[in-house]
Amino acid sequence: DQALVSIAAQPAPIELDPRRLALILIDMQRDFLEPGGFGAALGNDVARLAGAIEPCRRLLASARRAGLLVMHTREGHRPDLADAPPAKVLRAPPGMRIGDPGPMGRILVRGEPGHAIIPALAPAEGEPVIDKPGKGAFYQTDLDSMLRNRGIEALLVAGVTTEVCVHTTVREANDRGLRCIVPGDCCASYFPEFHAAALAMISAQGGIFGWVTTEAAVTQALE
Ligand code: C5J
Repeated sequence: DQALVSIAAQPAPIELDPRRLALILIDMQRDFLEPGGFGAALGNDVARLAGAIEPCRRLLASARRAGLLVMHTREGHRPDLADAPPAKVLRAPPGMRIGDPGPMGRILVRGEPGHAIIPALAPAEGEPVIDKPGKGAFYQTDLDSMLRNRGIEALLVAGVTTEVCVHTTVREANDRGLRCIVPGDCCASYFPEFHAAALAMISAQGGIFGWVTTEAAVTQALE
């Protein structure tokens, strides 16, 4: 089939039909990447995530050029916190909890400045944005039906953080029969060792959760 593309990846190259491939950018929000948000409230050095922004920007440009379905996710909660499990809220110290006021508005609350996707990766007109209350993009969202209705069979999954929301989404997608390809340089973690281990876990055992690749390999395949 002329339409198939091959992406160099670990544990092996993967052949895909780009018409059935979507890019999902996970949680590239100010709340995780900038000081004063949820990531910082949990005691993390948010500067560690900055390195993924430029590769994500190139990946996004390649996906848009190739006409892929592009989707974005945001982790966050309703202003009344009705969808925020107490177990999640109470994890941070008082004053730094979900819903508390921070320099970018109420922490991890939908509609607040910190909840927004960073300007460098702003969704384009028509690109679906999925608001999710949990770590995985399928939990309590309509992502599954949105992908099925469009005939999507494979996902490029990128964003932050590698071992938390990217990994949870990959695991959820894998169990739903979707092939997942993760460009490692388009993901980042507050813990470099977790980032490396999370990527290794995806491609180990013959690709137990999927394939690991790079932005350059995806861009080359889609050109
Ligand atoms: C975290 C995420 N790390 N988007 N969220 O709490 O990975």
